[in-house]
Amino acid sequence: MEKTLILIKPDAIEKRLTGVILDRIESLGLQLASAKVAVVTEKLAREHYANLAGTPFVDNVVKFMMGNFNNIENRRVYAFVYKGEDAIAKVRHIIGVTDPDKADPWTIRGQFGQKKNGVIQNCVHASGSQEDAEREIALWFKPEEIVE
Ligand code: FUP
Repeated sequence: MEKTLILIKPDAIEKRLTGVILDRIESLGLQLASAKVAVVTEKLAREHYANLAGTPFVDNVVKFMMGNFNNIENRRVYAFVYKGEDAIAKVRHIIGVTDPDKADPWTIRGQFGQKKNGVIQNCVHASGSQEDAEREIALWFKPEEIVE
């Protein structure tokens, strides 16, 4: 059984897309193992996107994840752990590739993502590999918050 971390990002919260995104993820038949409204500090955002350190866009990605470019209450994202067979690949398939202009139009990012304020606002994050999933889940959740 694989676990994957899913984040509903500030652009999706602003656009009230949480239900739409969860509906699509639910249709994959995975099991929800944890959920929370998470306050995004700069430290958390930088740790989550440690792979982007040194890129010209990392500062804007961090600001975006902290809600600075969207009209939302406080700094928040919605965080979920889903588990199931091939959970990582299944979720990545339906969210689409990073750049909304290149994502298939039927995917979440292809349908709802955009480039704005010098940053890709693509509505949702989902872990890209087992290694990433383990690291990311440990960053956003305490072990006792995950239902096994
Ligand atoms: P992904 O795994 O698809 O979320 O992609 P990355 O980890 O490569 O990128 C993380 C986030 O950085 C993306 F969701 C959007 C943002 N980004 C940009 O804003 N510009 C870029 O050129 C690449 C990524």
